[in-house]
Amino acid sequence: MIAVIAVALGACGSSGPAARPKTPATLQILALEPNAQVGPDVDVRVVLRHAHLVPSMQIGGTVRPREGHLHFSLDGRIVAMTNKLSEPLRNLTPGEHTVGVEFVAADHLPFANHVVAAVSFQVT
Ligand SMILES: [Cu+2]
Repeated sequence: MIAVIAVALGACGSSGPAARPKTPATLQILALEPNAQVGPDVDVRVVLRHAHLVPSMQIGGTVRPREGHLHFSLDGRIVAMTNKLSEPLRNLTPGEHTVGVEFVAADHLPFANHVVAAVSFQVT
């Protein structure tokens, strides 16, 4: 039971079990200049290359290096798992925020080479 919980937590954490596949994917955040000043509503858009987005599946399923989905985080907290290339963030509080995006395998766990992008911006 403890092992099951550990794997479930790993789904949204930074480290998965050993022997994860590598991916050729690259990730880039668009539409948010670093340190940009924006309003409370932000649409985060990303470009994913060398891989494509597929629906997520149960942990333990077959993973393929070029298939996965995106985990969006806001200030270090996961706020969305999606197979779309954009995510709306609404009603952000004023101040500095950091958006992170990770391309993870279809089973929610990171690839051996973590594919991440992040940008910080100011909400005024
Ligand atoms: Cu996921």
